[in-house]
Amino acid sequence: MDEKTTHIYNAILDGDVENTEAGVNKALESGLEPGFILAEGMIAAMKEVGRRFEADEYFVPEMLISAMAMKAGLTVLKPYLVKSEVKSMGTVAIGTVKGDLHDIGKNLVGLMLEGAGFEVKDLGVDVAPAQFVEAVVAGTVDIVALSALLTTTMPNMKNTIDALQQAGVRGKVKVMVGGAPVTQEYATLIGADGYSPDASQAVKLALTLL
Ligand code: B1M
Repeated sequence: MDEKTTHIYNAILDGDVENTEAGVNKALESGLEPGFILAEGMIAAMKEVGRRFEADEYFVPEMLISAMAMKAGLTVLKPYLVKSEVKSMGTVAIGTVKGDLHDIGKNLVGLMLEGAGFEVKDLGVDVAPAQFVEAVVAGTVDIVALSALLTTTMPNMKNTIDALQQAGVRGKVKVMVGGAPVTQEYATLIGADGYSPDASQAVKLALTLL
């Protein structure tokens, strides 16, 4: 990590919105790659937040303010990550599954998909299986993208796939899954069409699925 990404890393750990935004702006001005800033400064900080939470050094309020700083930094970085293609590659309905409120990773995946030319319908967080079904029935969705960050909410990925099946629309769409606790084995087990460990590989996966 260099001086600029260290600045961003520390600002996110401190939950300091202004310093995170300033740090990202400075890093961009100095010519650092947006992907590098994201990985080394920002995602690394969120990993450390998770470690501190597990070690009882941080509690929910600290996690929350770090998440707010992360989101503020992402807003600054967004235009540099998204270099929109002209033609639409397909439509993705993305959401964090029922019971789960984590949205940073899901937003990042949505952002990268948009940048690659996909039309992204963001259903938000705590999305019930029926809401995914509704989105598929209502529109021209090609891919349903499910995110989960909690081991306790991962089963709602399977529940969503089952709901698509029961509604008779499973064959119309591809389902991709991801999120920190999700694995390829789990994706295979629940009958998803694909799994991706991170946002940039999610784009490659989406392109492959279509
Ligand atoms: Co929570 N939380 N949290 N949290 N939180 C984790 C996930 C946890 C691992 C922390 C820990 O213990 N180390 C732990 C889960 C443990 C488990 O399930 N085994 C945990 C817990 C326990 C909880 C609560 C239960 C805490 C409590 O209340 N006691 C609670 C649950 C609330 C709920 O959802 N119902 C909770 C709450 C919160 C906050 C609200 C405070 C906040 C979220 C704010 C927000 O998102 N707006 C929060 C945060 C910030 C975290 C950590 C620290 C960071 C998550 C994050 O944003 N990472 C997290 C620890 C960690 O992950 N190390 C933790 C950065 C982000 C870029 O990465 O989301 O992994 P990530 O996304 C990646 C990949 O996973 C992948 O691509 C992304 C980019 O590369 N990806 C996909 C994600 N979705 C994808 C979809 C795809 C493909 C790839 O295709 C569709």
